Amino acid sequence: MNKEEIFEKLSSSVVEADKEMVRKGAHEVVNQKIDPVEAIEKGLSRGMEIIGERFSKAEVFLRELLMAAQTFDAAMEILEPEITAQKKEVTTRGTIVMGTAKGDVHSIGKDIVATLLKTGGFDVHDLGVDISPLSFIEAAGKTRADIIALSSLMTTTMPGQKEVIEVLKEMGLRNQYRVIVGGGPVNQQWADQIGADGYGETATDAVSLARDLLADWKK
Ligand code: B12
Repeated sequence: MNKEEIFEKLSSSVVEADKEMVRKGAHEVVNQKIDPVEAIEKGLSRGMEIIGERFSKAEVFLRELLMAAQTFDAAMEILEPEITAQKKEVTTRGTIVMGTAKGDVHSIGKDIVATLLKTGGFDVHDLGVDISPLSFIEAAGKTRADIIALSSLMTTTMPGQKEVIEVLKEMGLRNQYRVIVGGGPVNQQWADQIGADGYGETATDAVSLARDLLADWKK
């Protein structure tokens, strides 16, 4: 099976919620030494997009979304140790506090971003899902974070990202942190509108964004 066929297999396994098939696909990624991040982005995530589209057209229901998410996680159990094993950086590039915005329980994308940031040499404090602005800010203070990274998967929880920036301003702390945003409905325009320091479309983008921001800042 070539790379494209493996990605297709991963994608359709997520859509069909076939854990056995997804595990086989993930093992093929490992055995053939394919980049696990590429397999996530072009295989597993593609499957999630398809199931998400079907959900929005009411062709499938919440149960199917949940099963697809569990299938995605089954593959991540195999791929994540591969990503972590490739960790090359030893020195810490900076500290990042991250989580999913208030009211939002989507964790898969945030978890991938956290894993890649760790692999990229950052000290990451993952607060989890449904995190209030004050909890982000408190954690950033305690850990002396450089960056606050906010994930939102729903249009209804994007205002939670804006609120973090507003509360930072009210507390006179806006200049102490770089704030980056991401997640399905988020884009550069939104990031500019709320005054975030950066937006990343994928987990790979999140790493280069964090590196560039800190490199500029620490000059
Ligand atoms: C899986 C899923 C679920 C699972 C989540 C399981 C889990 N543990 O995460 C479950 C079943 C629990 C779920 C629940 C719900 N969901 Co849902 N879900 C999805 C689905 C299908 C996939 C999301 C996903 O994991 N994608 C794969 C990952 C890898 O991609 P990602 O999250 O986008 O992350 C990547 C990038 O965005 C980026 N990134 C992510 N975060 C960050 C942060 C930073 C800083 C940066 C730089 C980058 C970055 O990097 C990641 C990797 O490349 C989406 C559809 C979609 N297209 O997004 C709907 C979707 C997000 N869900 C939706 C809805 C409506 C719901 C529910 C309200 C349904 C309900 N009626 O109860 C609930 C929400 C409950 C809540 N309060 O949060 C809607 C949201 C619509 C909207 N308002 O905007 C969507 C868009 C489906 C749809 N088309 O209608 N869901």
